[in-house]
Amino acid sequence: MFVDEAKVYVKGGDGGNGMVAFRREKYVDMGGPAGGDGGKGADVVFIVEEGLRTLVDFRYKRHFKAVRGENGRPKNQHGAGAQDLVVKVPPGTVVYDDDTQEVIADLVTHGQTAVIAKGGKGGRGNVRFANPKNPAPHIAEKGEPGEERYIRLELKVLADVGLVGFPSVGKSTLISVISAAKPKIASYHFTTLSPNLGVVDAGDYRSFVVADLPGLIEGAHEGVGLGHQFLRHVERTRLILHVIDMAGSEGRDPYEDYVAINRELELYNEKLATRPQIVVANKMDLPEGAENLAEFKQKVGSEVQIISISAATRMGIQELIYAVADRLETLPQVPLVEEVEQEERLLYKAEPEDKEFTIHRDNEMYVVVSAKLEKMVERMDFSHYDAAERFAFILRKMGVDQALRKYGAVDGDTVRIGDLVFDFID
Ligand SMILES: Nc1nc2c(ncn2[C@@H]2O[C@H](COP(=O)(O)OP(=O)(O)OP(=O)(O)O)[C@@H](O)[C@H]2O)c(=O)[nH]1
Ligand SMILES: [Mg+2]
Repeated sequence: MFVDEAKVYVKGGDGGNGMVAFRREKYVDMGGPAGGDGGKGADVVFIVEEGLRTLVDFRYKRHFKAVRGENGRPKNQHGAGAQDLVVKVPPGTVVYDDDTQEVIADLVTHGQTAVIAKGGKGGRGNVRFANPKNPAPHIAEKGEPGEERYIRLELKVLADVGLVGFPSVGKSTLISVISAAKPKIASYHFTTLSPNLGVVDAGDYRSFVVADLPGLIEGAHEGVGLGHQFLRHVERTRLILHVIDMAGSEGRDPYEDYVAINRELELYNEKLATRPQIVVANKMDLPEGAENLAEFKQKVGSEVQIISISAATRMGIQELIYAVADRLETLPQVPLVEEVEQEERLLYKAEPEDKEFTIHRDNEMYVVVSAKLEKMVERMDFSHYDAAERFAFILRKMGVDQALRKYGAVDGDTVRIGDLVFDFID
């Protein structure tokens, strides 16, 4: 089964905790602070591996957690940073944040990497908090939690050739005779529900990858039928094989079919209108074929390349394979993947530091909303007695105290910042 989408949970490693420790030396009475910083948590990093073609691996492994940084140690030793968790993905993988739908990374070329979940910073040990006024601080930070999120991986099939056409025109039959793919074939419409990939060996050291796609119908570009969710696969192929039931075996008109499918392609994405195309006139074993083909050729003119075949009897198959291989040789390798401007291909965004805060009232409580302070609350280890003092100092310095006072807070009122609830002391 071909998998082209996967949902995965990723979490960067937590930072190691900073340490509160003091020197204890034989002849020194009061040793100075000696608690080291915690190490940085590991990142989850995706790397493009050329050899991969599908997201099938992500069906079995859906959780990727990087390891945490080591805690800080005494004698001012820092905790070790952790080794990144490197995950291989096939070229053409687009990574979305599953909650915001924001593109996190568009992974195209071999070896390209992107940090998908950042590891947390290590907390600072008490050495870092020492100053002349407080030479022996009992403060250390906890490690910052690693970034975590649910992501969606999307792989646009990296096929050279896409088989496009109405249902039941013989697309699956065709891929089954030109490759080892064994798709379901049946006379009812929408037999094919998901793309099948097949590698075609031309027999002369040339090969290419073909994608058999679900049938398209009118309105496909806006979601009618099944085809539209697979039209995006067509976007990344270099060549379209437009398969037509030339016998008109279901009472269809081959020329009208041809026009209708091309219109759907164009309505879905203008660029598909100019994508190189070979028309495959199938079912030529049936008696109506010859006459219909003559008429079709007259209508489309000599510009359109047409190969007539019968997927059922294998007539014309080898000629078709050579024609495709020849055509592919003239086409650039690159547009396999639509090129994105470098600056659009954002890898990850550094969040701007938010220094502002706002205050509002929640019943009897004053709530201070501030990304910076909330982060600090999360990181500060309030079990050390200097921590509260230091936090109070920061609130004063940022002007939070003054703002609360202005807002009407008086001695003894309750204030909340993130998870921290405390009394306002004026
Ligand atoms: N006579 C004849 N019948 C064919 C030929 N190729 C395919 N068929 C028949 O046409 C029917 C549909 O074939 P499929 O290959 O399943 O068609 P499809 O285009 O993949 O259809 P969907 O997956 O529904 O879009 C089957 O009954 C096939 O046996 C051919 O060259 N000649
Ligand atoms: Mg099919």
